[in-house]
Order: sequence, then C-alpha cells, then structure tokens
Amino acid sequence: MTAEHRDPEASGLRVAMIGHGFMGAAHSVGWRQAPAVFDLPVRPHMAVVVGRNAEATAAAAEKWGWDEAANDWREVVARDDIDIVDIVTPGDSHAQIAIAALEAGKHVLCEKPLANTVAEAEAMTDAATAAAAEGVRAMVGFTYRRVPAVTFMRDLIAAGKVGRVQQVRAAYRQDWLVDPQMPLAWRLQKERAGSGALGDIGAHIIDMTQFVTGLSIDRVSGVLDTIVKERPLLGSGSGLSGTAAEGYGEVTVDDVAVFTGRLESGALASFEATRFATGRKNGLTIEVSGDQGALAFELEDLNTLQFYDRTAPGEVQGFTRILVTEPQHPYVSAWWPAGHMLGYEHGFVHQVKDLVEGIVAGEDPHPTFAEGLAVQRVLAAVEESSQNGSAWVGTGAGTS
Ligand code: SOE
Repeated sequence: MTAEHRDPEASGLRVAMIGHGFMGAAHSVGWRQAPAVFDLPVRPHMAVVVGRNAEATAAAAEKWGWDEAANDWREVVARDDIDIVDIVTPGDSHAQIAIAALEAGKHVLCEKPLANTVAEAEAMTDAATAAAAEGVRAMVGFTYRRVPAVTFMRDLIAAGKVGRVQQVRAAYRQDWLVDPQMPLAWRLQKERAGSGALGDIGAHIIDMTQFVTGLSIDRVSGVLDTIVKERPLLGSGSGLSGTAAEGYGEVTVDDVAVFTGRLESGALASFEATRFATGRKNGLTIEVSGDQGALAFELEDLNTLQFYDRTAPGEVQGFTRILVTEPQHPYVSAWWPAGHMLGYEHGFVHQVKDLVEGIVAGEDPHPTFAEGLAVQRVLAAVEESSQNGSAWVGTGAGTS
C-alpha cells in the first residue's frame, strides 16, 4: 500500500527520515513546526527516524519527537505505513535510498546537492519521472529558496523590478576549516561528499542564482583549490563538530571554488564558495544587477533585502533596506505579527509546507530532481574546467 492507496486525511502523511545529523535536526524542526504554523491540507506525521547506530538513533528520536527509531533504511522504505522518505544522509547514499523509495511509491525529499555525480543525479531524475506518472512526488532540499527575502527577490526580478539582468555576484563564505587541526570529517572525503566547498555550499549559490533570475547557467570556467591537504583523522563525532584521533589522512575535496558562469541570457555571474574565508561564518551573499535596478541579499541578515531602483529620481536614488517581515511577504503571514523576524530554521518549515501542498495538489514541488540535476551538471562542469586549466565548459543547459 503506497501513499496513493492510504487515506492521508485519516492517518496523516507518515514520514521516515533517513539520517539524523545536523540536517536531520533541521528537518525535524521543519516536520514538527509546519503543521502547527501553516494550515496544511494534510498533516505530516513524524513516524520513524533511521540511523546505523541504534543508541544514537534512539536518542535522536527521543530528542526530536519521532515515534520510532530504526536501523535499516531498506526495511523502512519498504514499509506500507510510510508515505514520505526524507533523506538527510551524506551524498554517497542519496541515489540508492531515493531510487528505492521512489520505486516503492514513496514521495521523496532529498537534501542538497542531489547526488555525488551527474550519473547518479540522472538515475534519480529518471526514477522521479517514472514515479511521477504514478502520482509520486520528489523534491530537493535547497531550503534557502524558502527564506522569505530570497523568494521575494525572485518575485521582484520576475516582475521586472531590476529590468534586464546584466550581472550576478554570488558568494558563500564559511571559515570552519581555517584551523588545520580540524579533523577529516566526511565532508572532506570525495567518496562520501562528492566534492568540498563546491558541492556543499557552492551548490546553494548555483541554485539560488538560477532560482532568483529564472536563467540557467550555460557554461562555466573555474578553479578549485585544497589549502590544507592533510588533516587529523576523525575520532568521535562527525560533520562540523568532530574531535581528532591519532594520525593524519588526505583531504580529497576542494576547500575553495572560484568560478565564472555565463547565463542563458548572456549575462555574466561570478561565484565563490569557500570554507577558508577567515571570519565569515555563514556568509552567503547574492547581488543581481539589472539595467533598471539591483537587488542584494545576505544570509547573515536574512530578514532584509536591499533594493536599488534606477528609475527613481536621481536625488533619492540609493539602496533601500526592505524589511521582509510583513504579512504581504512570502510565508510571513503564517508566523508572527508584522515586523517580527525569522531565522535559519524557518526555511525548513516552509519546505515541508511546499512539499505537502505539492503532494496533495499532485504537482512536483520545486526544486524538482530535474532542477537538482541541473545544479549537479554545473558542479561537474566547474570541476572539469578546473582540471582543464580553467577552460570554459558547457553545462548542457543551453546551446553552448
Ligand atoms: C555546512 O557547510 C552547511 O551546513 C551546509 O551543508 C548547509 O547546506 C548550509 O545550510 C550551512 O552550511
């Protein structure tokens, strides 16, 4: 019995989340809060959290409010009483879990980047296309699209407020690897993470650029660099908070990615993704310059959007700081009285809202797996360009 055959009105959409690290915590907040804040057509229900370590998984279930903890994702994905599979594991297992879940008739939410390779992302997109014919939905977790200021930025650009987009500058700057003693977490191993700063945070600014401008990135030229080539092996913990053990291992991914992209309109975009921007913690910035105006967003000031209107009289021109906290702004009316702010976790709540509404409406919520594949192709093209002395490489999105 799949999502189609059960009666979600009666039982809710029962969710199984595979993985329970940092992203598992963020997604749990999304699943917990969305039905409380939004008037959803069907309630999601936090049924099972899955992880390999029985004790840690049970603790995650208890902490975040999942009914059950389980240790074998294959068993859970095959269960009749599961409607949605939420994948928050490292990238090396995204493809096998997502494809198994889609084939079992489960709706899938998969963390970004969609996969570790283009071939995996293609197989996942094919599985999503086949499942869509059966009414099964698939979505990629580029949650920053759902920060109200970012959604509003997209709306303003689509409404022509900046005119023709002529240039984009996007950067995602973190500094958690500046310390050479930071241990060799899975994010620093190519076979687990696919790539480094490029795939982890560069993927966000690639997706955001395509989302806010509505333009695909047709070709890229870039360079990758690994600044600290060996790090202490990981002792306990994982991800961003592990402790070091005896011995050193090789870092097999990039620490820094700098690249240029040509959009389908011909406009130029510049990108920087780095874990070595000393002093920058979660510094995602994007600025879109058009012939009629400009818009700029900074994640570390996520309730605001800067708008420059070139059509205003010269004497009053200047960037205006819009507080994106009003009920007219995307998602905001469901939250607090006007003027009250949102934070990092709200994107995950909005993501659940959009996924559940898409499932009930029978429409794939964005970003679809096809959009995730498009990002994956840009990532692969940047890597190829770096290997080929920064030559321009086509992404397959346009005619270049
Ligand atoms: C780590 O670099 C990380 O947690 C990313 O993996 C997330 O996607 C981003 O939201 C914050 O930084």
